[in-house]
Amino acid sequence: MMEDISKTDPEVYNLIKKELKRQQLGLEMIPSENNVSRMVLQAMGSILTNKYSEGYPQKRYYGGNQFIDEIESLAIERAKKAFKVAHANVQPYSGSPANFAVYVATCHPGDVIMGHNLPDGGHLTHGWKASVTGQFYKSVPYHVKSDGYLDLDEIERLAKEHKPKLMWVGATAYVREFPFEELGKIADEAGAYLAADIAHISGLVIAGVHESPSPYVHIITTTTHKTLRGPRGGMIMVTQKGLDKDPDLANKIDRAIFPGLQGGPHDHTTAAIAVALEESSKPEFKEYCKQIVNNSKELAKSLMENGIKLVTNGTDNHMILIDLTPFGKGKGIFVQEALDLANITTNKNTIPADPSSPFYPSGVRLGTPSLTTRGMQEKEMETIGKWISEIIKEVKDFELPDNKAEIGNCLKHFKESIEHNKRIHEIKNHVVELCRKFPMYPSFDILR
Ligand code: DSN
Repeated sequence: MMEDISKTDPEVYNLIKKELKRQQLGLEMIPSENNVSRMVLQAMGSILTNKYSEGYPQKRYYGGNQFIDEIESLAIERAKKAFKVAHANVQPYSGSPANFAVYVATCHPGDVIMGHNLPDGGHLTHGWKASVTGQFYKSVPYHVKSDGYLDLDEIERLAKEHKPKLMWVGATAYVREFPFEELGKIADEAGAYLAADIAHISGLVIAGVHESPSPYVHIITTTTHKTLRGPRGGMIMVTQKGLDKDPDLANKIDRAIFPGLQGGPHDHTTAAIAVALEESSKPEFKEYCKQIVNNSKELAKSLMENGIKLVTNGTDNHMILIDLTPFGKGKGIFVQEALDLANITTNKNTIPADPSSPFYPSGVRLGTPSLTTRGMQEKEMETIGKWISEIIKEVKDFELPDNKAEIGNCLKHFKESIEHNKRIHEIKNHVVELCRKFPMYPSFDILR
């Protein structure tokens, strides 16, 4: 597949090769990442990247789109079937542009919007102050309770008081089922559009492992590369409930994407989305998603049995949020770095009511989609949970200084101290051994 680039551009080729090795010999536990099939890779690497196709099937601004039209229509039909929705737009370049298109379609600048607060697990594009969605619109964030579950009473109260035009349900760090039905009622009473951002759980929704938002919300957005296991891309869907509220909603969404926000769609990505959606319709995909959640629950159990505190004391989905505050505040960076050293890739993350900051948060987020794609099951999760717990305990005494100017030195000293940590290195060797038993893209042949 990459025979030619290895000769013409060894610099890029060697870096791709190194990254492949990193992925193969490490446990990828960032919950938003996954390993796509060779078929998805082939569609993404195809000649479809050569084409320009502004517009929509049968309504293009350029000639030569007869086959692109068929590809995009196929992706649209597959998305509608998979998510049981009335309308699908498969052109968003990724999740953030998809979400921004929802604002453009439903709101005017300055309108009130409501979303899950970022430090409580919400997404930047649901109205966080650093995102344009928190600057162009009047954002009223809602929160989780001290037990980590969504605070439905607060959401209802805020919706009644502020009458938002648009409400979001969805998150990047929420480990429990989303109460779509309850939020649907709250949004209806407030007269708001309700958009479900199911980027993290879209595969689980297709497989029936998480309730579908389709009957309760007006709009659904998703990325296509997380549990759905497709290429990096995005989709926006309009439900029947959405069309009942606003018969022009599908057109508004389409116009918001093009010409509102984007130019030509990435046709190679569209084809790869179609391929991933076809894969997601198979019984094996349903089994895969069930196993993602079983693995996540087993990993959560193992971590807790080994003395690690989790937000909400468990999980309903593919994700786990470790609360490191029993060891002090702002410990996420130390744990992430130490796990990296053992070839376990995770990300530091805020936890609800985090006593530290988003850049130096007090939690770590983990997920099982990629490990499950490799074929790992409960037995491996139990072991991985023990390793992660041990590593956390190895670094628990490192303190993040209050004085920001001292953080750089502190982290330098930390890295030097753990570089030769015997136990972390032993665990790394076990991780590599485990990864070899569950190969990913075996024999490097995708590089040939
Ligand atoms: N970056 C994604 C995640 O990791 O959840 C959200 O955009």
